[in-house]
Amino acid sequence: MASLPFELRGKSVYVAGHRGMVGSAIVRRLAQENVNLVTVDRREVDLCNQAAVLDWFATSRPQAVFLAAAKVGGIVANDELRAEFIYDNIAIGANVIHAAHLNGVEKMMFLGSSCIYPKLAPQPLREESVLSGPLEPTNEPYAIAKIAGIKMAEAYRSQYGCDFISVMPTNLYGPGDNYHPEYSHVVAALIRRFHEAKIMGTTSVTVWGTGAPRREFLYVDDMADACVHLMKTYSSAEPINIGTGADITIAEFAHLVAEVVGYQGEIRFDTSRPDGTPQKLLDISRLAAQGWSAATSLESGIAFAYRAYQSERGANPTG
Ligand code: GFB
Repeated sequence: MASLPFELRGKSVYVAGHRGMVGSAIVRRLAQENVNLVTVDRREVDLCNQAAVLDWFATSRPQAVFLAAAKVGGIVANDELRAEFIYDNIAIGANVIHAAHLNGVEKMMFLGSSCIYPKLAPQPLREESVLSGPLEPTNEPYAIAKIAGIKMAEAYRSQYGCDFISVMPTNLYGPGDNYHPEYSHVVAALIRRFHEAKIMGTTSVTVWGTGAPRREFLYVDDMADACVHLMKTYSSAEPINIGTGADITIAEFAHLVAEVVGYQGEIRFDTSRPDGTPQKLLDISRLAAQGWSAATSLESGIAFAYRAYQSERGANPTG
């Protein structure tokens, strides 16, 4: 689908969620573009507060917006904090998308998630399969909120002609990730757990679930590069997947992380913990048609992420 190129150069570009893993990666990537970067701290503007968001947009009037702000977490965070995940993410999406329209934002990118697809949809997951079946129960609130954002972007394009696009990233990892022992995603969780086992001399590490689920992992700086590329080249009501096109079982992945970290003890699986959806491999045909593919291999990405964890941990040893 032909899309007019959007010129970022010289534009005021707002990155919502600039301190998060994805938002900070987009900020790093935009340093290579000649833009006027706009950010605002959560303490100054709570994106769940509609009046505050409308007021801030009316004064800051950004020309382009990356909506990377969200309440995110791993499978247990999603399952335990269900009300927070649906409220915060619906509020953030609705407030920023509406304010972007009211203030004439020229282009806005809404960041969704691969969890919006039905639990048992055919793999690899095509963008058309959204809403074609029941969702994975553990993250249904978050998925519903993200689907609402996608549909809002589509509706504002349809009714008001807004150039709002939606991207669906696969599981992401890298610098700035959240290492909370219970609420983190699997990559951060295993990097921390294997590192601590290596340092403490622990001889056995537990990985959640059966190890059988398959996941696709994209390094966050590749994600940021894809976001900037698509902001410039993609303009459609249709959401677009962002992934690598390859997946791995959690068991294989755990062994890979252990090898990169240098942990040589036993790996055990705790089947009392949830597996979540059996597979989430994205179909990246649309992304390939836009001329983008991921540059970082999983092995290299894990090594970069581990190095980032060690330097971030150095800054916050009790974290
Ligand atoms: O990354 P994760 O929490 O999210 O879990 P999802 C991925 C898989 O890793 C699951 C297994 O099968 C987990 O059982 N796993 C093994 C672990 N050990 C661990 C561990 O120590 N911590 C965690 N967290 N998992 C998320 C959605 O689903 O995907 C989010 O809940 C979001 O909303 C994200 O969409 C991209 O991939 O299962």
